[in-house]
Amino acid sequence: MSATPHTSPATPRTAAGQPGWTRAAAQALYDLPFNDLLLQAHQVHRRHFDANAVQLSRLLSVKTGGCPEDCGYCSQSAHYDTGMKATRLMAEEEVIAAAAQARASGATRFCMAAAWRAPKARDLDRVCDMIAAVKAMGLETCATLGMLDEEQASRLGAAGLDYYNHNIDTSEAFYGEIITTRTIDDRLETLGHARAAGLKLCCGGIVGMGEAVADRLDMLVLLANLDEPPESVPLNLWNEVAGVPVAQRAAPVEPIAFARLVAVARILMPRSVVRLSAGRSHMSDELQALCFFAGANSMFVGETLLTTANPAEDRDAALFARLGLRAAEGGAGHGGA
Ligand code: SAM
Ligand code: DTB
Ligand code: SF4
Repeated sequence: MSATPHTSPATPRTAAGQPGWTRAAAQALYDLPFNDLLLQAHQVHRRHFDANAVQLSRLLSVKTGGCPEDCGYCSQSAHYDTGMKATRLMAEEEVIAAAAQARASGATRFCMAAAWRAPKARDLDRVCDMIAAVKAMGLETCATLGMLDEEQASRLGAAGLDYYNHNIDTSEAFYGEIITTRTIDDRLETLGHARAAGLKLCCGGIVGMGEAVADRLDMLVLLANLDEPPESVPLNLWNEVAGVPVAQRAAPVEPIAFARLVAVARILMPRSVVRLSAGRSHMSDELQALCFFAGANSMFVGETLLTTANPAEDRDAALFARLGLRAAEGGAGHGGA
């Protein structure tokens, strides 16, 4: 007799008829026998995406270090002695040169990151010029610049910004253990402004900071229950940085637990692109393969992320060849039948 996969817990519905997830439902998925969870996630994945295509993004830190926020995981916070030298905002020509390299290496999206609490008016003008130039090169554009008001978000959209990255990072309950200079509500407010301005959202978080599985699931539930879940959900495995508070409390994430989390993210947000973000350097090829099966379908290419390491491009190319994966066409990574 063939084994039947466990059925999934019913997706709860809100009064408005929208799906509304609970931690209990997410936990029930997470606790399924691994094969049942992976099968279910993979089936959801195939319903919405080409299972053999992975969207490739490339990052550039356009303004590094000296950040006034106290995010306890970050090399760029001015609150900690991490040895990171603060830089000024890069010149547009340097950004264009990096975007050209990104395009040549197969990336379809270019993400410009700045270590700010919020952009100042003059800086925003310059970033808008960068966005317009990168967009004109035929790349999708993403920026992550800290908090925005609605007018700043609209200006970015008018300049040609496709995605705004602004992570909630962890659960509401754990947030204050990691960051005290802002709240998760501040994050949600900026996400609302970005949405109101018509931007697509890239929003996820970090695991491996000493949080419980319940915190990881609460984070996914919060994202899945937004009026419109983010189009892109980055899952970062904490990349070690010496000198930050998280270094004292970090706990390695067991690989099967990480694959389970990817699978739950895929089921809770069936139409979102799920990105294997920071931390791939610490992942085996086999874990990455499991994650792609579980529904991850995006990643960063290039040997550095912002300030920490990412796998070498030849290692990624070899993995894609072994798995029969290919880069998704620009703009075609999201949606599907
Ligand atoms: N300053 C902007 C902000 O905080 O939104 C943009 C840059 S910030 C570096 C973007 C995201 O990178 C953070 O929200 C966090 O999820 C992730 N991140 C930062 N440091 C990390 C680390 N050491 N390991 C893994 N992810 C990290
Ligand atoms: C995201 O979630 N991960 C990216 C991007 N959004 C901006 C950043 C990862 C940064 C990892 C730490 C570093 O390299 O400094
Ligand atoms: Fe600043 Fe972003 Fe780093 Fe926080 S994560 S310290 S906001 S650069």
